[in-house]
Amino acid sequence: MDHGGCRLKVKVEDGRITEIKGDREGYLNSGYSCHKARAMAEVHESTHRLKTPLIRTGKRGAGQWRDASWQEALDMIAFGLDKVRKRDGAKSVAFCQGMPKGLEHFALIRLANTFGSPNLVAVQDVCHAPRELTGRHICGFYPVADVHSRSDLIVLWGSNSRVTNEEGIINSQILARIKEGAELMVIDPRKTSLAARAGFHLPLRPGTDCALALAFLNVIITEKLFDQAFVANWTEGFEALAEHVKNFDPQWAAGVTGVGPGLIARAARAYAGAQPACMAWGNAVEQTPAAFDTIRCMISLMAICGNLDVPGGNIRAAEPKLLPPGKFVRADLVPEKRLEYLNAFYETSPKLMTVPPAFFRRAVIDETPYPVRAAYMQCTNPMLSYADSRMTQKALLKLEFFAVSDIVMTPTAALADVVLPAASQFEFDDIGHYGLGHGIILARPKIVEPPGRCLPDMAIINELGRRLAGTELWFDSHGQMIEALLAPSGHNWESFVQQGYLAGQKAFRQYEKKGFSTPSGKVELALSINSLPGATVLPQYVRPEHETDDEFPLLLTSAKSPNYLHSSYRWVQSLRRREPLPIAQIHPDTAESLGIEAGQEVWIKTRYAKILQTVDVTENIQPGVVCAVHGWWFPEIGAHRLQSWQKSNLNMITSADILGREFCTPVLRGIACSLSPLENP
Ligand SMILES: Nc1nc2c(c(=O)[nH]1)N[C@H]1C(S)=C(S)[C@@H](COP(=O)(O)OP(=O)(O)OC[C@H]3O[C@@H](n4cnc5c(=O)[nH]c(N)nc54)[C@H](O)[C@@H]3O)O[C@H]1N2
Ligand SMILES: Nc1nc2c(c(=O)[nH]1)N[C@H]1C(S)=C(S)[C@@H](COP(=O)(O)OP(=O)(O)OC[C@H]3O[C@@H](n4cnc5c(=O)[nH]c(N)nc54)[C@H](O)[C@@H]3O)O[C@H]1N2
Ligand SMILES: [Mo]
Repeated sequence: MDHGGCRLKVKVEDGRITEIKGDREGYLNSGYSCHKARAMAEVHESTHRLKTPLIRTGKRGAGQWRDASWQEALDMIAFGLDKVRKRDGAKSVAFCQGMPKGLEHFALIRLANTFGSPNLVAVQDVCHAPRELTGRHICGFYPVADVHSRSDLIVLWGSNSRVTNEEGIINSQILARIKEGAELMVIDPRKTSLAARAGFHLPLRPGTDCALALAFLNVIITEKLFDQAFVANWTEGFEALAEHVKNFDPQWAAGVTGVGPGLIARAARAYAGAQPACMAWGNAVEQTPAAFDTIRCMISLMAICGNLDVPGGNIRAAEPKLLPPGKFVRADLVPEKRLEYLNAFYETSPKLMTVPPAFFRRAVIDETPYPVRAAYMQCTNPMLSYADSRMTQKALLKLEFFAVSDIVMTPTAALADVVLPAASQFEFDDIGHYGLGHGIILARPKIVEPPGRCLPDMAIINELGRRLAGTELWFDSHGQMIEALLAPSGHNWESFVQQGYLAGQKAFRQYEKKGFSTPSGKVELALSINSLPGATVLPQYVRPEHETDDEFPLLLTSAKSPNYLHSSYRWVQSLRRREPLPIAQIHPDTAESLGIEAGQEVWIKTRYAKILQTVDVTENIQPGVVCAVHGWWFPEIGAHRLQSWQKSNLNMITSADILGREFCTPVLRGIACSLSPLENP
């Protein structure tokens, strides 16, 4: 479910879920399950669930609806999208997806392609695309941590896998490697529970990861701790990099990151000395305009230390034999996509095939470079998840036609013309982790009937596809879609479910046969051909545009909550009891200097706006840092009310003004801010 890959045992009695627990035989989780998983029975039965299609009766966003049949709602959506296509062209219709859950993500891309629109909008600007695509630019693949083999050292760089089970890496695997003797290094401004048991914890200032990575390169190259044979045979631009990183010694990096120079040097030596070592990286290294340079420094570290594509290092995962994503989504139907999608105007990385939210909203608001006038959204709540919520509100209100599929009424759905009730996980057959790049896919069989008249997104999209693109490009049922995808593996749905997962055939050091799929055939420590407009040949450290000052002396960042998924589940009672309020963590020194006490509601103010969250005072965070929670809204107030999504929503105080060139990433980590107590609570 969700982002994870935990195998669960679910007990069903009279069509109701009565018990959920982790399955000890789970390939990735070995018995583990999280709070969210164990609350899924409540999600199934919640009174908050949408149960029937809704059509707006009042003004946009007024919260007035009438029930509709599926037939009427789908016809209305098909009519609304087709009207814009006929008048302004297919590219004026956007299809928007949030964090992918399963196949619905690929089904939506297929819908966009068969409809003829190149504009599939996704949250990949801040999630996964920066690491995956930087990997493909620098070493020709997405180097994922091989936590299934023995490692001497595991580096968790801005990734809190204990809570997030990030990247399809279920934390149980990391714990198993630690038990076998792997050392742990955690790079995080907070002392997370994993940092507390790590041999190395580098508590850096948010947003300074690139400086730290450059200093690691400095130490390893100056002290000649690198793998000389690999560097000689398989890297491009080593001499230039070596000369370049002389500027970035630990003393310099200490001034930027706040981590002592001695600790930086020792940590770099430990990484170089561990054979093998793997690096698991999280959102923190990519939620910054400096994502490309930060991540290519990290890949350069993997490469020069001989950790690329070796067991226990960072590998090119072999995928099971399935219908490849490009075929499944029918990419062939929009051959001109690269010239026509919104990214073309901005010259982002040519490998980025989804449209970043900032470009989508500009196209709606300013009609740059051409107008987008209609949108279909699923599995996403942009009013909470996109940087700059007021820009999102402005864009959504300006759309001529707008439909949303969700499992509950959200602040985003509240602004739509038509809202569709989606079935939730456990309520339909699905495949997890397809296209994730980790070499494994998971069966997610249906366990209970969806409530009311809910339908799975795949079935909804199939119906829209048949209406908008013709029956010959679509399927008779969503089950057929799944069979088509599995066919090359030799499995059908039934046998796949029996097995539970499919993994690719493991292979290491694949470059020895074929080289690296980069322009030079080697790992590009320096870019051999500059295929990225705006990128420099070598990674640079660029100071953030808005640094801290007297007015905004603190640095704001965020971390995911163990009880929620982004903006989801605030309406699930057992989870809300565990975490009733939006909490921002600060250090006792910060609290004392500002006269703030634990449990107090405070204004968190940035150059853009201010919000309220409640303070938790803890030694487990660096002084001067505020770690707020993202995704907070108050379903109990009513999704359409401003108070519900403005009061504590972190993205009210982030901005989409400053964006990375390659992936269009805004600054989400390391934003200058101030704190002040709420005077009259
Ligand atoms: N400031 C800040 N912003 C961030 C982040 C951050 O760290 N800081 N993190 C970013 C990241 S990594 C991501 S991935 C994005 C996430 O961005 P989103 O995916 O937009 O965020 P969610 O809140 O998970 O929204 C998912 C929505 O899908 C609904 N839903 C759940 N199941 C289904 C289903 O089966 N079908 C349908 N149709 N709907 C369903 C939920 O009710 C919810 O409203 O946010 C990003 N935004
Ligand atoms: N429970 C739960 N699990 C989730 C999600 C969820 O919302 N809830 N979301 C899922 C999704 S879509 C994603 S992409 C993953 C994200 O998974 P992670 O990448 O692990 O996500 P975060 O918790 O946002 O960030 C990880 C760590 O980065 C630290 N950090 C903050 N700023 C910085 C910085 O500037 N530099 C460094 N080095 N560290 C910093 C935070 O303190 C935090 O401990 O999680 C997935 N799993
Ligand atoms: Mo994400």
